[in-house]
Amino acid sequence: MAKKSVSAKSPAAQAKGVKPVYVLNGPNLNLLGLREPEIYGRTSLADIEKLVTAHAKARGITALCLQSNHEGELVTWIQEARSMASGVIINAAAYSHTSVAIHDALAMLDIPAVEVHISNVYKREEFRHYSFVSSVVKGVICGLGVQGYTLALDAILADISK
Ligand code: CA2
Repeated sequence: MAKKSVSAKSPAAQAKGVKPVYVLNGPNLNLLGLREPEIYGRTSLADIEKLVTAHAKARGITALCLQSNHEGELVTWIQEARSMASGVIINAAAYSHTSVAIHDALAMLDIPAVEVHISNVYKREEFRHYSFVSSVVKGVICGLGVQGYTLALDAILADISK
């Protein structure tokens, strides 16, 4: 089941007409905090969404947080972001390492997108070392835990403020 949460739009963002930043999380990330805390920490996805939402609000922008276990749903949201978002933060989770469909959808964006991984995928199994996402986003943040999401938001804001 897809999960959606939206922070209130600040007057500043409304005045500037700034579109939300989409924060897309992929398969199994809805279970964060429940297993493998040595890799992913103890923070839940709801905690991450609260963190990013508050970070966005403090900067006068809105975060639209979405999670899905389904590749096609993530593709649909990336397509939607083309007209509805000012940037995209994406942790495609396992689909990062498998999905040509997500690669193709991201390649069609003309807004900044940043890939986030909570863990350092390069310290892990070799199958996690290649990402179909990395070549079609502005930048990649991995291994910095949940802070990666707020760093990604700041990178998008810096880019759209240019
Ligand atoms: O480090 C990341 O953020 C990952 O994108 C997480 C994915 C993994 O497939 C990528 O290689 C790296 C896995 C998410 C699984 O989420 C869990 C949730 C609860 C307990 C364990 C894993």
